Amino acid sequence: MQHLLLDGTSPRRPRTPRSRTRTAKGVFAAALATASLVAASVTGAHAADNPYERGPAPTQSSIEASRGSYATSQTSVSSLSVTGFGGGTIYYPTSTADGTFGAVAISPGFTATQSSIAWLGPRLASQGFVVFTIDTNTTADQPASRGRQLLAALDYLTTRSTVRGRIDSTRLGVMGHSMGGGGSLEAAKSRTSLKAAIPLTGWNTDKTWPELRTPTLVVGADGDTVAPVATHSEPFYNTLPGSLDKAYLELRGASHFTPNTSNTTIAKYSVSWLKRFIDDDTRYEQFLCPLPQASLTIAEYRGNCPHTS
Ligand code: 9J3
Ligand code: ZN
Repeated sequence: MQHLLLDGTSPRRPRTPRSRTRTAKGVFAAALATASLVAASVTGAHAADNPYERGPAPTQSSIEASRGSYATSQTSVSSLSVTGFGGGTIYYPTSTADGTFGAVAISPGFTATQSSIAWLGPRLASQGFVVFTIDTNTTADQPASRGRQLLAALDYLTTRSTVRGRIDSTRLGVMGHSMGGGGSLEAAKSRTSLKAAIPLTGWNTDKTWPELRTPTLVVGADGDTVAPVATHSEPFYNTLPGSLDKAYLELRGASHFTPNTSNTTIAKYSVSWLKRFIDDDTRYEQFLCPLPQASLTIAEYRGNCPHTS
């Protein structure tokens, strides 16, 4: 956030005789600021700087846990009741006490259905997101189609679904496995207002993504022989703009299908990425920067931390 000095000058702006002059307006602003500081310290209230942060301060154990702090509910969306995608399941925090949440749509891969990515539903929703795991129109749909379907699913979620009132429609993201991951890149390319994209062992014939403006975490698997990282995830990551918030996580000892069952490494960095970029929640920056080190579960991690906060 931008920290303002009490006299209303920007911290980076060099002080000039003009800016040192305390106008009546400046004095009034200073008095107001002091009054609110006093009020805050008297009540002991800690109003969050960020209106979008949800849930308690995170720890390593909270981002690795199989569930976050929110109890979740789920509701099924029939393919017969929607157009543009194949229906799915919405997972969401049960409580309405914390206001609205950001939302994420997730697409499965070629030949697969929502069941192949279902573990991400409650895992991410319990951290404070509305999560829509979708079916595609047909299981043979290609990445560009999956991208359009992810967007149709987000539109349904925010305008028609029974949980639309629980969602902040300005804070949306996309994820997907394999061709669904390729689809998440397609969705972000066509809707640059998306706040986060996470392709999981993504597959696409398009290897270049300079058009994206969405913070993107590319997740590859070192043993992937279906979408080898050298011809999929690595060029996807490398061709994203250098000016973008981006990261590349290569899972160690992992296959193309590792994202199809619950995985702590995928979860902890996905939660951190979604929190940081959908919720603007800088409390999660500690898990992304400095860059995670290679480990038993991480073959490689690349990224550009300088763009955070
Ligand atoms: O969604 C995927 O698993 C894509 C990988 C694949 O099977 O591509 C071959 C056409
Ligand atoms: Zn391209």
